[in-house]
Amino acid sequence: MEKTFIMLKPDAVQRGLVGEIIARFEKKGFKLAGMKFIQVDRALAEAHYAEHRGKGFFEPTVAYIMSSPVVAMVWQGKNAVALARQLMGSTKPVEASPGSIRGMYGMDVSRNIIHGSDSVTSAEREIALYFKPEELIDYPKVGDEWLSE
Ligand code: D4T
Repeated sequence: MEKTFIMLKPDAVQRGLVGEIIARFEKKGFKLAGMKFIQVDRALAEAHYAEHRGKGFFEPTVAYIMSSPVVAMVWQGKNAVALARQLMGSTKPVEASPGSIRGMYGMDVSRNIIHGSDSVTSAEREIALYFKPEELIDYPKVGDEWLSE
C-alpha cells in the first residue's frame, strides 16, 4: 500500500485545525500508519527542505517549521501521494481549489498549513527522516474492503 508523509505545520497547530484536517484524511479513506507531535530542530528542518537550499524562501521556511510544534504523520492507501496532494490543494493558497485544505484555510504560501510528499520517492525519504520503521504500524482496519476493489 502506498504511503505518504504529511505534516500539519505550526500554523495548523496554533490555529486549532489539527482535528479538522485529520478528519478530512480519515473521511477520504486514508489509513493512519504513524503519527507524532514533535518540535522540529534545525537539522531536521534543513534536511526536510534540502532541495530548496539557496532559494530566497529557504531560511524563512526552515524558521517557520521550527517555530512551534508540528504533527508528523504517515497515511497510506491506493495512490496515497497523489490523493493527499489533491486534498491539500496547490502550494500557494491563492491557486488552491476552494474545497481543498489550503483553499479552505490558507491565505499565503508562507503559512500554508500542511505539507505532503510530492512523489513516492519523496515520501520514502521524508518518512525515513521523521519515523523509525518500528514506529509505523500495519493493521487490518474495518471498512478497507469498501474503499477499492
Ligand atoms: P511543502 O513542502 O511545504 O508541502 O510545500 P510544497 O511541496 O507544496 O511546495 P514546495 O516544496 O515548492 O515549497 C516548500 C515550502 O516553501 C514555501 N514556499 C514555497 C514559499 O514560502 N515561497 C515560494 O515561492 C515557494 C515555492 C512553502 C512551502
